[in-house]
Amino acid sequence: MALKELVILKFGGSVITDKSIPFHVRTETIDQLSQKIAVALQTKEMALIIVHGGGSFGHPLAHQYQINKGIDPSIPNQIFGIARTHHAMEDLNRYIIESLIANSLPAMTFSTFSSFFKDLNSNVKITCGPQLVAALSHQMIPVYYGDILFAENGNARIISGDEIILSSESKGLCRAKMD
Ligand code: IP8
Repeated sequence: MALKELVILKFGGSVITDKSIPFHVRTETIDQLSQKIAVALQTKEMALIIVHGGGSFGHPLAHQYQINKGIDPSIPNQIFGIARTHHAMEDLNRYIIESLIANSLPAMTFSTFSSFFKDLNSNVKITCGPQLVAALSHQMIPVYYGDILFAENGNARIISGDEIILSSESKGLCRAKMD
């Protein structure tokens, strides 16, 4: 399946939220980004993936429940904290999708939690299924976000937006399936 140039765009967490105020979303900034993307897509053909960070949604909870330490029964309510962190990221993602859709952009959330895992050396692996390839070939805009995930050994990990983008494994896999 031949695809146009693939562009992966990151919405940084400190751009789309105010990191000094928990759960504070910058809706106007998100709208400006959506508008600029809509204009760009009118003039340039590309396959676009958006990845956004956690900002003041994912980070405070990940910090509160010390998710960077992996699952540790001595940390109070940590398993519930993993669910809360994921839920907060879903909340933030909702603002992004609402704004892109309001600007007539065919954006669709692709679950980071279900699509990625980390091996025992914390290398990021992606399940690059037919959904992603089909969505891109129909000019849809898949949206991923930094999230929590499980590693091969079942431990909890955080995956950042940058890790999603920089994972050479994911790029290689997706490109191979799109050619
Ligand atoms: O803001 C982190 O993503 P980032 C996601 O791209 C969580 O580092 C859950 C803190």
